[in-house]
Amino acid sequence: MAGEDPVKDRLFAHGLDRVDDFVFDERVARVFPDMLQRSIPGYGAIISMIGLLAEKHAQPATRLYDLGCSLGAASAAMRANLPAADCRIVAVDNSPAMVERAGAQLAAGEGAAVDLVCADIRDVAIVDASVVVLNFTLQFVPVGERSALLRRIRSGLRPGGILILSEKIAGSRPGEDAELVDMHHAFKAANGYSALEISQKRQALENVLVPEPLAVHQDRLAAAGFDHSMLWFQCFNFVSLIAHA
Ligand code: GEK
Repeated sequence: MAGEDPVKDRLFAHGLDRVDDFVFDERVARVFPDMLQRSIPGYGAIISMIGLLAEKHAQPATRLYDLGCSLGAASAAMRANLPAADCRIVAVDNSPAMVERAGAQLAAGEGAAVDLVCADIRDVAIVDASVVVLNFTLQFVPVGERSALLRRIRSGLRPGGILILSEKIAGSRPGEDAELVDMHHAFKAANGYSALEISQKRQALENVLVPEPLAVHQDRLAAAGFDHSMLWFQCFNFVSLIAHA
């Protein structure tokens, strides 16, 4: 909650008899800022750049969507940078624990109104949007449902609008995946995660977070009707794209 000290992520520090599928519950929400910072290379930079991209692309009297908002970091960055106060930010997550904490964090800031919605992003209408953010969320949507979601986002975007799509990706050539995963694990180890923590977390995410190669994302964006997409960030197996409506 606002004002709380960041809590260190020790969720996988002890040997578990059984590693269950990863869920975004209260235990995860409590340690989430530390978990993201130490697990996603460039997370802080991506959030700051989402603020700058919103500043550049937000159109007057439109909506900005933060889909899979977790604690609302991208919403807060967009709100801090928005030139026009007549925009609304719609922040959506289907984890009640995340939404509750996001509400407390966003209550502290000023600027454009933020509608915080606890819902599945597959059920949320996207209308009158100038900026849509999927910051490491699509990877949790079943692969077979990703195209439909992107098509709905594309139809909800105004001309000139953008989608910011950040994802953990899979390698595209033999051996590339192992190299990327290796570097990501080295990043986590350098941030203080033990080999046990890294391997148990990997196991927990196995059936939950499904990464795809970069080209698959680019092709899907094109097929969903985006005019063009541009890779603007990559560090190991973490990327972010801007797709133009
Ligand atoms: C950030 N964007 O800090 N509907 C709604 N929410 C979902 C769904 C779904 N179908 N599937 C997953 N989520 C954030 C970080 S975290 C990334 C995003 C990570 C939510 C889930 O509850 C979680 O809060 C978020 O997507 C993914 O910029 O944990 O690697």
